[in-house]
Amino acid sequence: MRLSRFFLPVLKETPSEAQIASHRLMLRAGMIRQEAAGIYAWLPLGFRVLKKIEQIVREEQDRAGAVEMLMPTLQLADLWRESGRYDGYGEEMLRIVDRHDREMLYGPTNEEMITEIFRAYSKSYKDLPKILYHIQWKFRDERRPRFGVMRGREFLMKDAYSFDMDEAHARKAYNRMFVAYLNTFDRLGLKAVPMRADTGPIGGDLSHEFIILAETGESEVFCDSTLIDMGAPGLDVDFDGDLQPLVDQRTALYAATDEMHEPERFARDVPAERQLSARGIEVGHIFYFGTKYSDAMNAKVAHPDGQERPVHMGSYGVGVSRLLGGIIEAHHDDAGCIWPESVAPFGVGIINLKAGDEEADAACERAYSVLDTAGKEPLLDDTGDRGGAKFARMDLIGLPYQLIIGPRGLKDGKAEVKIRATGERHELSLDDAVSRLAEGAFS
Ligand code: 5CA
Repeated sequence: MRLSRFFLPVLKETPSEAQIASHRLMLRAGMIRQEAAGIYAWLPLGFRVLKKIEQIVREEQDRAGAVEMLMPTLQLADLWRESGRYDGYGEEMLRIVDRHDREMLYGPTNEEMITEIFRAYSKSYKDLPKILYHIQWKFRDERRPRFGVMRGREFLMKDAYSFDMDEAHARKAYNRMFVAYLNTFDRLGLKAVPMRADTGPIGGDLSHEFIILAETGESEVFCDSTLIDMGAPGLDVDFDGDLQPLVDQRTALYAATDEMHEPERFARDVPAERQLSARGIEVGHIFYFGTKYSDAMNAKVAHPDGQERPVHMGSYGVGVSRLLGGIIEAHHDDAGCIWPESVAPFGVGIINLKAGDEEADAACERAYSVLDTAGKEPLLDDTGDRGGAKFARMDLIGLPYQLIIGPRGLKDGKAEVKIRATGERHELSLDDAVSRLAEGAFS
């Protein structure tokens, strides 16, 4: 992509309404624009990151055996009357009436709809187990939308739903999602800790929130600090094998959100030097709620003994749009974002220090073409702006690598590579710089 063609409305001033770094940087770097309280347009730069996050979430859902589909954003109120949640959900639900006076709502979550779909087709234990998911916009009329995409009203969620014969099987689905989440957040450059959590309006008795630590997080959390640096299970994990030991390894250590916190147990079970109380951002939440919805909505399957019984269900959410904020909170400095390579909107930023100079232009075009062919998704700053402005903008948008090309260096056949995360600079021959970037030698 050439910057002259792209749409990157960066702001010079820090927007006063933004209280936390991620919100500030997303506005300044031209990633989002607020259209109404808690409702954002995704500008091209933000949209590219959103799509990358979505794709990693998708790949790890697929790897764990979940199957993708897409449900609509609008739902019938009657469906929610069946489960008994229509009235209880309260003011967070955006209620809509269509031209035929039918009551509808903009979905805040999809337990009812997926249960309705499942019961229409699946009648036997032979149809089980199943995990279905979609990545779709949700609406919750939050009382206090704030911190940009962190607590929006319209937000993108991955929500998966599992169907099993009984609790023992349902726990296997729960474990699959538990392990998939650890790998997902690891690929996104995050250290997410599973913590015992309250189930709120979703219901059920087994639930974990996946929390990344951040001073600006909305949740107060307590955990054994060993959990923070416990690595992810890895992408070669056998999802058809026994995942319980991987789950036990983590759930054996103390980790709880505010609502589930037991101060005496924390003090007793966790050695003092490992007692961590901190703030965190909830990036995922998983629930096992048994037959709460299948009972109410009559979603039954015949068991081998011929008896029909309600299916055991769980639901598993990831805050896809919230993750942008979470990743920035974890990776930024005073100059701007520092994207992990896995989600960076572009792989390399090429800065042409003198657009219009024949030699500089030609060198940049060559570099662009090689990096583009190598799949590095280069962004070429071919604008006529001053060098200082170009450096600041490139730092702000936080691409992992910068390739700086100007007439002065080119006299000796040289260019500079800057690693955004460390600020390290390497002066190299232009060919070397380009081929090393193309090979990923700086990763
Ligand atoms: N049906 C279940 C699981 S699929 C559910 O709705 N769970 S949830 O309420 O915990 O939401 C799942 C995830 O969506 C949360 O962990 C959080 O990361 C994200 N999320 C929830 N509310 C918001 C919001 N207002 N803005 C941005 N992300 C949100």
